[in-house]
Amino acid sequence: KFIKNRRAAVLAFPFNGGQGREGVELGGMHLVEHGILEQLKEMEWETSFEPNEDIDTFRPSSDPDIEGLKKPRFVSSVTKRVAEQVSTAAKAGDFVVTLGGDHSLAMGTVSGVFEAYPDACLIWIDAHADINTPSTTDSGNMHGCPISFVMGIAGDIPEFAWIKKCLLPERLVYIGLRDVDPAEKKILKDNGIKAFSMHHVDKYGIGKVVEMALDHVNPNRDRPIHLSFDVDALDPSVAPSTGTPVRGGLTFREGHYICEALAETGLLVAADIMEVNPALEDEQAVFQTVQVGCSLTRCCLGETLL
Ligand code: 6HN
Ligand code: MN
Ligand code: MN
Ligand code: MN
Repeated sequence: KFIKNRRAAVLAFPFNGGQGREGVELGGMHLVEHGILEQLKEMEWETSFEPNEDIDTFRPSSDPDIEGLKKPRFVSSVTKRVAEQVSTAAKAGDFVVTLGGDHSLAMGTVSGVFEAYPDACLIWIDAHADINTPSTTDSGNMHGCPISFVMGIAGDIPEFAWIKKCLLPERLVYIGLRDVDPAEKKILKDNGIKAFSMHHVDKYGIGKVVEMALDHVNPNRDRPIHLSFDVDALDPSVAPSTGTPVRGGLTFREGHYICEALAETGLLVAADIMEVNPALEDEQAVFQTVQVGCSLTRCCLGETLL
């Protein structure tokens, strides 16, 4: 309904400034080298690609911590660029695929998608809740904070003044959580945010969980959907090459089922594939993680729908 021309805008952001491990900036290009663009074309998506190879020119010469946040100016200027590219593509009616890079990039993808589709909802697939505020984060890594910024609960920081409060708590749902910081649990509770942890996936099965998630954020099945998929939601046996792996995650099929079920709604307008880090683990592990990143992307664009 929202995507009319079967056109996909693939945006890669070779960015690692939201966390401390080198290599995650290579994730997107690895998916491209693995053939994701050709694969989408084969599925008859008209595909454009923006590699954003100049992202390092956004790095400020000096970037001291702000309220404990690391590399705040670098994160802010890059995610502002992300928001501009995402909203431009989304407003043109393209399906937006954003390849990370670390998950702080979602400050930009969510801002961009909600700029184009203010009534959208956000489905966040992750081991982590990524909703720390400057006052709750222990690590200071901004990939653990993107949601607090787009939800407007991060407090006023001039460097991030460009970010609009665009996400209502009731328009967000999580699936896959299993490593949520105590202060994040309080934020989820205080804001009434719906979350399906791995416990719920075990209890109800992934089919029921996705249905309940959609019933919560999209009861009439009429809102555009933004999917933000952190590959660490998958079990480390499925996606080993990622910076913050947590055991007990989604199986290969559960991860793909989510993407398929969202594609099936016909409401999916944007998908982020984040936190693939080809510098971690051995060659076989990297291949497996990159391959799963590509197949999740294809499922979001309807590959497995009959
Ligand atoms: N991710 N909650 C931890 C933190 O540092 O705030 C982990 C965040 C992980 C973020 O995987 O996108
Ligand atoms: Mn995560
Ligand atoms: Mn933790
Ligand atoms: Mn994440």
